[in-house]
Amino acid sequence: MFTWEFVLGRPRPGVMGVVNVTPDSFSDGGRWLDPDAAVAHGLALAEAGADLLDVGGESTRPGAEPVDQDEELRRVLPVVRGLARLAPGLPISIDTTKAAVAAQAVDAGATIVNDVSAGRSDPAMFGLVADRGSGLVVMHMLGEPRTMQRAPHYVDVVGEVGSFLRARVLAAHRSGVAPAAVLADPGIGFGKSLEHNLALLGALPQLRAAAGAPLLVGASRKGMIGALLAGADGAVPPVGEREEGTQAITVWAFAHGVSVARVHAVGSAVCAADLVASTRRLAA
Ligand code: PMM
Repeated sequence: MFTWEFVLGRPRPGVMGVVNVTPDSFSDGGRWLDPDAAVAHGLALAEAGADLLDVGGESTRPGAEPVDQDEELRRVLPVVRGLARLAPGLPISIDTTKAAVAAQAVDAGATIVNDVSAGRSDPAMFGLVADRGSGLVVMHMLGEPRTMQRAPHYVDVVGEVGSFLRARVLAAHRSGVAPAAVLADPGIGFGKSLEHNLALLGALPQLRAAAGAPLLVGASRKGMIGALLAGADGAVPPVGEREEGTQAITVWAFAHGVSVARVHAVGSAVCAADLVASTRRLAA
């Protein structure tokens, strides 16, 4: 049975490297659509120190259209299989909202299911995760990718996201998923304005306590970083020029107790993880 102990049981937080096998992800869409290129990219992230890899075949960027199951399987299965063969022992998560995709990815070697819908898209998801003894990430999203950035509204974003995560973590437990197998994710950029994202990042310890599970955060290269780095003229840096901003947010997240960061550039996140762990040790 999978547990997050390999990350939680040591001083340095974990780094999840992103392998998007999609034509349209906002940060790297189309770059790794060829399975061999995606596998080579995953191996390079492993070489750079990734603790696990997240393979996804359906873009969740704002406005993205859903992908059908067969197409998603066609994209992800050869990549999961290739990585499981060439990087044995490196945990692979499958980024999907479909239980059938998760099931076949687990058969192909994935040991974690990263579900951005937190089990709401497919009622069979938590049961599947429980049956296979897989790990699970439950993420908060307001609405669905196609529409989520149309004027997102909360009365109390920290309270609402915290309660949502608690409810989904408990639903996973009730379906038989082991508590040690679950991480919760506030879902940066998923139906959130810049102010919402900043409020969530400013309340990470409260969110962890509310969720009752360790946290994963994925802010890498997202719009909030572009917005924060925009020049006085309002020019937003393109995704390829958001690495320093990503690293700053990664340090912030680790320093506030986040257990795993989901990132595109693994080397700088590993550096952030090491430095935060060293600082914490010396400060203790
Ligand atoms: N972000 C994206 C996709 N999957 N999964 C989790 N758990 N958390 C995230 O923040 C998250 C995710 C979108 O980013 P990408 O296009 O760079 O993969």
